[in-house]
Amino acid sequence: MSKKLSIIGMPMDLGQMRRGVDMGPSAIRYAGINERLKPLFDDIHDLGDIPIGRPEVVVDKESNLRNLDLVAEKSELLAKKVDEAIQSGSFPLVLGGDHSIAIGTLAGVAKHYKNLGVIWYDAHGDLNTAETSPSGNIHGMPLAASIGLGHRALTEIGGYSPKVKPENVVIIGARSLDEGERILIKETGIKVYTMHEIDRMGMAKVMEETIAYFTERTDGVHLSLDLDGLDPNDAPGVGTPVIGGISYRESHLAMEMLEEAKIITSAEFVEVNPILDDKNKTASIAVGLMGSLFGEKLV
Ligand code: 5AB
Ligand code: MN
Ligand code: MN
Ligand code: MN
Repeated sequence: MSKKLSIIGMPMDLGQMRRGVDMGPSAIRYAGINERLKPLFDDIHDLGDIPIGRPEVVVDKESNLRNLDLVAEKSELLAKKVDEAIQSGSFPLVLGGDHSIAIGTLAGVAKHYKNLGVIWYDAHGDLNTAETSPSGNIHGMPLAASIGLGHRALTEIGGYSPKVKPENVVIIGARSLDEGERILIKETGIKVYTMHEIDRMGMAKVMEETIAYFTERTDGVHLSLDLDGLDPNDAPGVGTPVIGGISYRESHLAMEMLEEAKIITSAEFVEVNPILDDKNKTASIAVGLMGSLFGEKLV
């Protein structure tokens, strides 16, 4: 079977308040994604960007969620594109945008699997709902929405819910969880490797366990990689940096182990904000991690 990749840009910054993350897809393309991945696929289609426009911020009166209607509307567009890419036999790779885009990505992906697994590589849990969110920012909610919790406008994208079972979710890199998120993790049995486990066990062991866990129970695995999962020294161009994160080297190892295990069936790289970045370093790191994820070898 030929190895095909579809790149989909989602320049949406409506899930949070810092402008600039809408330029993430451009920054990642500028960092050389096409050249870097070309040798690793038979065929690469860059499908361009989902049109977002420059809408004004509107806070939903009833729920207090920022840009609820727009995020929902644009997520449907992304879900459709991702769905079409998978139908055409391509691996979908989505470039964010803030992490609210994962709602659309997963809506397009999950219908193709009975038991989709999700790796949430992130400093945060993104498990808030309108009731628990300290900010009203939808980029703090996509994982909750994908397991069926939160505002209907977000959980019902693609016309079905949930996308993922909580026991099929593994969060890696967590170090900033809100109270409501911690309660939800305990209630739902979502598996979490915080920075404590990564320090204690080492990334190799964390990935071995994660891979074994998914191999037993899932028929596809989506990688949702928020660049703020990495330490801000390595990836400074993100909107919500948290010190004490995963290193660049540990992240490379994680990607290489996923590649060896051949379990990843779709991916997204989110929260790259070139305005906050240091000479496009974070976008370059994203492209380097994609290289490892898709099988680039040093020798
Ligand atoms: B990101 C916070 N938990 O809900 C919230 O970057 C931060 O997609 C969310 O992980 C960070 O506003 C969302 C405080
Ligand atoms: Mn996130
Ligand atoms: Mn995050
Ligand atoms: Mn962030």
